[in-house]
Amino acid sequence: GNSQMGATIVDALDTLYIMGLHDEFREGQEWIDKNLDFSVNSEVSVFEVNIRFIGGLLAAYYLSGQEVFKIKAVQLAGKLLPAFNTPTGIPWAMVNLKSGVGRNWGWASAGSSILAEFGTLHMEFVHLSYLTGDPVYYNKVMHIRKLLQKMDRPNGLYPNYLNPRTGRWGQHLSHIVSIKGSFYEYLLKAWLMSDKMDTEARKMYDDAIEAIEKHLIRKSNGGLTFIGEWKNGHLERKMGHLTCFAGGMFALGADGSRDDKAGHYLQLGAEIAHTCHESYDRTTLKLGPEAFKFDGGIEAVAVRQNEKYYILRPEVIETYWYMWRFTHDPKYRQWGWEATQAIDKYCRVSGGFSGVKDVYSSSPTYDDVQQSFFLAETLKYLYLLFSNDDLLPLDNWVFNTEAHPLPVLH
Ligand code: DMJ
Repeated sequence: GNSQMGATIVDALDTLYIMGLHDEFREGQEWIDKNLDFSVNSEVSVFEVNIRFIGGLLAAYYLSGQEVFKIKAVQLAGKLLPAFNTPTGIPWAMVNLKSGVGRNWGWASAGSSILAEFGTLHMEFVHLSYLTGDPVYYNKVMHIRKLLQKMDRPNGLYPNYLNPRTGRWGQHLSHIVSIKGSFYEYLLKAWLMSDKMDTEARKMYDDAIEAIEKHLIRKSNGGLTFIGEWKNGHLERKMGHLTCFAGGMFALGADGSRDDKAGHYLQLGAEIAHTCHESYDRTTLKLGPEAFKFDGGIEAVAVRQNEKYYILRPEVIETYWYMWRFTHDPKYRQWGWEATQAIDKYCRVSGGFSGVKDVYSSSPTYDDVQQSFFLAETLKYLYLLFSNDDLLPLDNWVFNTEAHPLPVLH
């Protein structure tokens, strides 16, 4: 949006709490109490506000018990609700917080809504209904699920775009880059968060993952397992940094998988972690590019100049952490430490940390941006990677796609 909404403060709160930085946490709380105001004439992304703000506020509430976070989360959620006023109930991608007017991006298949965006609201909205006793939030996301269940899925894959006016898919192109991927992630996490009672979500996850494995996952000539992108009827042998989260997702979903394929999914998670580590290791800075190819002799390396940047993204470290929790193989801590050192060496600047424009250049230039997910996710996952398993045990907590922990609803 175009207003000062303190995204970094809100997104980083639970990280401060988890790290025991209580003075800084209190400062953040004070700022939120006094300054965080949602009656601004600003058009925001429903998805981004949900995962960063509502997720961040809910996690801060659950960890600290401070009412102000719950109150702000509910106020903000109320401002997002008008986005659901479409002919189908599939929300617009953007909403003006003041007027409640919603719209979609022109580039998204002729004004469609994006699956990963409207499919990544479930966890937070279920918690909002749980905390308020008001079913409105739950009903909105269950309506989306029911609608998706009824639709046809080419090859078992969900296309990326859905027109909220007609209820029809946009272009039939399906791939699991992370923004698309967080829909699958949220199916698995809906099941985990419900204490494994939401078996409908688990079934949808299992079906989707089988289709993804069949159609999108391949091995390179050099033996690296990668998740490609389906485009214009063929599989592009390219994987995005965003997609590297899937290694952790496969590991997290291993237990409870269909036909008792737990070992298989844990192995798949390990292979994706390995591939993503290779994408880091094959650069000059030991930081991963935004996207990397597997073509002929090219193995896990970015080819295009505009895919060589690293913007402090968390997905690879996220996967190291999940793999560490499930296997305790020390290589994941070693790989996490390599990334930590590289971030410290190449991304640290006087005012914080910055993204770099080319991970293959020995004299990198900065993009001069510290994304809010660096504090919300990258540093949190690193901290957890080097902490004991009893800090936020996965039996009791489920992390939203922005790394905000929400409790399992027993
Ligand atoms: C974050 O906002 C979330 O992790 C989201 O799921 C994907 N993009 C960024 C981090 O790369």
